Amino acid sequence: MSETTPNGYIKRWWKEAVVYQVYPRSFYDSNGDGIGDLRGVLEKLDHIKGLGVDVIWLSPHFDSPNADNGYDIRDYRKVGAEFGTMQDFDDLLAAIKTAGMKLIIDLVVNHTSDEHQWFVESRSSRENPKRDYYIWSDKKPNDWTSIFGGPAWTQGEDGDWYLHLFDRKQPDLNWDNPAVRKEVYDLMRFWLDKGVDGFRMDVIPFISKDKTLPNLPEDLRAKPQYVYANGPHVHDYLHEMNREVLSQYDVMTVGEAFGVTLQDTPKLIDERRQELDMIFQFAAVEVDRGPDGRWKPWTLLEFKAVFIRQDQALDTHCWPTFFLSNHDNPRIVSRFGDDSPQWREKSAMLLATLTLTMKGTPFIYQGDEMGLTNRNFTDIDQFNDLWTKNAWQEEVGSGKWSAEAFFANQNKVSRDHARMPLPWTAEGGFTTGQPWFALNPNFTEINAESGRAIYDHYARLIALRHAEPALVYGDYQDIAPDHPQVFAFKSTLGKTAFLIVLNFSGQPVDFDLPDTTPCLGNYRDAPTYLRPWEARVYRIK
Ligand code: TEU
Ligand code: CA
Repeated sequence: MSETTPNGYIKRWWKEAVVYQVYPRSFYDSNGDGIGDLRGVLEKLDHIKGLGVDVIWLSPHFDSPNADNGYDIRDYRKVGAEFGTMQDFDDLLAAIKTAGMKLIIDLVVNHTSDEHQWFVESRSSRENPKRDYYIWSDKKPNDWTSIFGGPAWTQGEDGDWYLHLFDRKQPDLNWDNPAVRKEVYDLMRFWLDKGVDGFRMDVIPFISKDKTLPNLPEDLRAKPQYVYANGPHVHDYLHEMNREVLSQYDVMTVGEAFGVTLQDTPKLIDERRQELDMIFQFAAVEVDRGPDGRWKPWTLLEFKAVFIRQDQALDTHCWPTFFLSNHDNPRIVSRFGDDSPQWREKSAMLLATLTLTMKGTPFIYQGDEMGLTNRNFTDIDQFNDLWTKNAWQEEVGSGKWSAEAFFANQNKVSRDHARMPLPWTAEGGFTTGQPWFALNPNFTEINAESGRAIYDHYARLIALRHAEPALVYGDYQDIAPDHPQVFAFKSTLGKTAFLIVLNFSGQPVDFDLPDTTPCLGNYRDAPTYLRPWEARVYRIK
């Protein structure tokens, strides 16, 4: 029988875990070809282990033509040649287990690469047995748009149209075909049988399509993800996947729930429904996006309200996650903190404190423990992301936006901020060759070595979280929801309670603080007021 916490949560290892995301292309290059690889992760495993994290999430490491940096898979059972060999994967997995950690991998099965054998066959003729692995139509059936811009339908050689909710090189699989579902379950078993501990599931709510293919409703034209995530059979297919595969292993799953409302979240993660363990909710990272997806200023009040709403919407059958960053988002210090030389370190530590004291499984993105920042992009050729390149064509090429307006926005929102290779030393230290993508030019100042104090702060917070179930399972209570500068909340479990106080500003602020000594903070002492970007954790009961 599983144990239950005093406030009613069933205890599970993945609820207590801290997850660290590796984007392998940019982590560490072991062989000088300029591309991060699996041996590189192995060589730097002590860096990850030293933080005290429990689980590594590895972004796609599969064979891919890399139209979308590996989120376009050509062969699900093959390691990308640039990342190494299957032997390298097995060695890495073994080393992760020896170090007492677990590994989850990316499951990207809403779509494949157009170079996947299935699609090569599917597009070859209308009679091909694989035709029905994808979604074809003899005319352009509706006005759906790709998340990356432009129409979601592209014509194949024979004149028929195929659906791609992302790039035209990422055709969507037809999950209504049982043969497709069987293929997916088989490839999941292939990796689980090697010993991987679960999956992060890419845009998983998009797998079921409304085959009546209606046009987008007017009010969702700018946010079609809320249409795509609501197909008629998504829950049937996830329940089937759970029954056929997941329930037979002791693993964790986290779905990227792009386009899923808070109200619909329990349908995916309520443990009684046996679909997914957890999802990523996007509300927190959408506070600085306007209705058209462009950057807008955010306020602490809006940000805090996200967590109050989330707490109210999820009961003890649903387990939340917490993330502020990943390979699709800008750097947290530049976005939610202050990346000026004066406050960069303190605000990085404050954001770490928030991440590691909230209820829910926390996800840390590589480089956040180094305090990495956004860069200032000034030329379209400095970008790698196909999304940004499409947007350049669509917005600047068409004369809709000036180049200045384009860069101003991209410097706030671009996915490339997170994708630059990690600066391990003041010399760069990522590769002995030419990096596949330029490092942030500030690597001489901002790197793993200069970020040591931030790293140590993460490690202290993770150790505290592991020692204190109240920081994992505790009841959440925002004690100052209307305070414009301070984020302060309690976490209470049985007889134990913590108070977390965070000054989200560059100004000192008076706040009613306990007169005890905090158990953790990002300044050495603790006067009666809060200094800029000060973060404290108090044990109050
Ligand atoms: O992301 C889904 C996705 O649409 C995000 O890029 C989202 O638009 C963004 O986070 C909003 O801020 C997943 C992968 O994480 C991403 O890297 C892939 O490009 C995409 O799916 C397609 O596989
Ligand atoms: Ca390499």
